[in-house]
Amino acid sequence: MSEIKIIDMKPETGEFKKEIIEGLKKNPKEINPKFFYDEKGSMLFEKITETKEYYPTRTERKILEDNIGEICTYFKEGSALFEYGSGGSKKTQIILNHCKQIKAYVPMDISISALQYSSHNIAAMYPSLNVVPMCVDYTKPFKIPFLDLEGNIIAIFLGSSIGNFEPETTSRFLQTCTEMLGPEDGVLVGVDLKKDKQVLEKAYNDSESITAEFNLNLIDRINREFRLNLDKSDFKHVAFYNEKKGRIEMHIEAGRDIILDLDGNKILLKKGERIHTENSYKYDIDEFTSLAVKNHLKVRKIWKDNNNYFALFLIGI
Ligand code: AVI
Repeated sequence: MSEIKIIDMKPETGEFKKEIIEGLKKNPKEINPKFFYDEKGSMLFEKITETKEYYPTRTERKILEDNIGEICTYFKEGSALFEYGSGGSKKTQIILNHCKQIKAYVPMDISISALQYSSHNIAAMYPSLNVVPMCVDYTKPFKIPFLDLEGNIIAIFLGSSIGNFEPETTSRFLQTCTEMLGPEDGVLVGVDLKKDKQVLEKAYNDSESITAEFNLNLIDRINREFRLNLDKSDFKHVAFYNEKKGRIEMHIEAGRDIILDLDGNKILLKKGERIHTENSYKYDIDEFTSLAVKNHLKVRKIWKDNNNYFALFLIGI
């Protein structure tokens, strides 16, 4: 297999210690969800997607499988599949297995190691595909590589990862899409829809407590990086649907007063105090449509499951 060269735009990945100290000095305290994904966190996230309560992954996969014939019609002969997020997973393969007119695959991610893994995997499975990985922060404007394509570009942003963006980042991301896309191009975005509060809350409070483990893995990471000995049983996973904001919120709650000594920065966590660790925004079809339109994009097609749990939006200029 020929060696795959990663186009490295050297994105700003942030420093764990510095950002943790800054976030815990804020009121209310917060930790950026990007820090979930160390090796154990990424493994736990995979396990979450297999729990019976976490419906987004399997629902999105079923929508893709059920509609793959129609989705393929949007790829012209000699086109490229771009992927926001490392991917290379089963969902990417559903597209590559069916849409034989795709000649290039461009995975984009902020993490080089995630890219290495996904691009080697895909290159091994599809030897005739031109795999051009890009290490980039795709929430900011960037230049796409010259691929000498005959066809168009369809980008995918799956897994409802867009839901983890704050509203201003979602808008910036959509604006970046507008700037990148030509008239024949499109972006397929996986969007988790607003639904019964119980269904939503169960998905983030699974009965095997894997989501709790995923959230509290941040305590392990803090222990490791700051050489502390915090007892995880002093912390509780909290996840609930904030109806007003239309988002699932995840927090870590202190079970007693705890003083964190972060390289000499002493931070008091009072009993019952919470550290905000993640938002996962849910949208209505109309809400996401008007968000796209506000950012000068058109919704070309929407595919949904029978329960209206999840939607795939194909947007373009
Ligand atoms: C990655 N992302 C779309 C997941 C979500 O549903 O917001 C992360 C997650 N957090 C807890 N469970 C899953």
